[in-house]
Amino acid sequence: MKYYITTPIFYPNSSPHIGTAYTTVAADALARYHRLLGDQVHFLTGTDENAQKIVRTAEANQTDPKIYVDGVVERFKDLWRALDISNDDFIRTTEERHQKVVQRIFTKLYEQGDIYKSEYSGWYCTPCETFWMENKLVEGKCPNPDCGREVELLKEESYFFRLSKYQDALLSFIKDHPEFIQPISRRNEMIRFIESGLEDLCVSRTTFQWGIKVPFDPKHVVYVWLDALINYISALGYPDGENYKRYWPADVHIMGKDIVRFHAIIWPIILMALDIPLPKVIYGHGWYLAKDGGKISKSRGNVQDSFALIQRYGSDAIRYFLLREMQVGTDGTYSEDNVVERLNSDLANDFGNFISRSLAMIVKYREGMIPCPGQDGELELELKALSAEVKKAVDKRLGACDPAGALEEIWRFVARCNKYVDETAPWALAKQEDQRERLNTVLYTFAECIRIMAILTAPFMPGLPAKICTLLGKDEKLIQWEEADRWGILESGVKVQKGEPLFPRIDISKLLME
Ligand code: ME8
Repeated sequence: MKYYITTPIFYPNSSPHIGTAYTTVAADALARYHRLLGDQVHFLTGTDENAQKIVRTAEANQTDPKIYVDGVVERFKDLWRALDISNDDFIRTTEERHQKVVQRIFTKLYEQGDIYKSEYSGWYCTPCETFWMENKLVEGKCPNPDCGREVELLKEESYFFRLSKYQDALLSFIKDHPEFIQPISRRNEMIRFIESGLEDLCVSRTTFQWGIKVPFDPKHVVYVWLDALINYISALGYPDGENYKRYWPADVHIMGKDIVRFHAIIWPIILMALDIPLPKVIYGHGWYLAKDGGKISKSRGNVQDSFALIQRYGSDAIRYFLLREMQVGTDGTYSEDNVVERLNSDLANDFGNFISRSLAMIVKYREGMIPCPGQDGELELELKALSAEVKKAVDKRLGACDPAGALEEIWRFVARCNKYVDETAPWALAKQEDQRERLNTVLYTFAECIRIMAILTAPFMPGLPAKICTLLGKDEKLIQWEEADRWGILESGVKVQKGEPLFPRIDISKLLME
């Protein structure tokens, strides 16, 4: 099966931060999971460069917009590398491959009468790159609850896109496809919004020149949202590219809740007007908030250097934190204390400790050789049943774009494995000559539990499989998703190593003194 997943394309008006990173890490976990399932995956991310705010920021930095974005785009690519993001493509909207598709689509929509020329008179919020009618403003400012900033009065000749014409078609599509907008709270929000009536959308600007020119009227540049959304097909080589034929429609567009409106309304209507199939799922997740409850964003000045964080805790730990902490349909709180707490409890204590403890026992009692197991007892049967249950639940959660839920399930298995160590007490078995076979069974089961943990966590923490496979004396072929609920895969006689702890405990008080 094919699986096409995208993140939003980010504005390179400032460097990415840990909040921005959430979406990309979540998309990466889903892409990696689908690769493990054997799907043909295409994972796209990129940057949205033709915005007015880019011009403003470049001016403030006394530089040319293109020079400015070229610099920031490198920071995005660096961060994605540091976080082990496995995207197959990275699109920049200043690239020719994108610009020519936007121009082609704009012309087609104009020629078929879905875009028409008129005059825009109203308000514009540059931080949100959004047009607002006067009656929507809140005390004369941007009505977006996360923004509330000054808006500017615009009165200019503009092209408009007939959103209103497609309102009923969109509403019936959404009602007929309950899975289209997820989670359900976002879907309800969108239905209410559309039912309140769609106005035609202003889709060109004349007061600045940075952007994609309307080919038949070059004093206009294409409105940044119309331009940006098209990236999802321009990157595939629409209309004739092989990738377009292979991967469209997208299986999931994942994004923050702030921009679901654009993806659930403008984007499907563009596609309907072009007679192109609609994406299967638009998934809007919550935000990472700082401890004071405000959204993490550059303009609020609460952004920490993501590279320093990754260096301090490691990419896997940061990825784990981001994916685990934000529950479906809600916001998550980010703070460094929370990162350390999760790292110490979930990764060092529960996960890492099971692996070190159990490998140490195989080394101590069997000189590092995975022994040949005897008959399963009740405890082993229980673990086996649990692994099947957990794998099924993880498949379900990931199918619903819920990495936090999937990790919660996996940690049920991790907790059970830790309990199994205490219940079987291998140190006591080792003292009894007649328990030799029982000890072999327990130690073998430990090794199998480690193998299963390595498979289940592979989509989330891609640095782990290689490390764990080395500890188990195997190569990465051991990581086979369909074997996460099969037992008896490891051969006895293979030599394991105790190795260094995968996640050393962090002492926060020492860290603060550094
Ligand atoms: O909106 N918590 O770009 P943008 C979680 N260019 N996610 C966050 C976040 C936070 N604190 N801060 C940012 C744009 N994000 C447009 C998109 S797509 C055709 C065009 C993530 O740079 C989240 O995914 O403002 C949010 O939707 C996105 O960054 C906004 O990125």
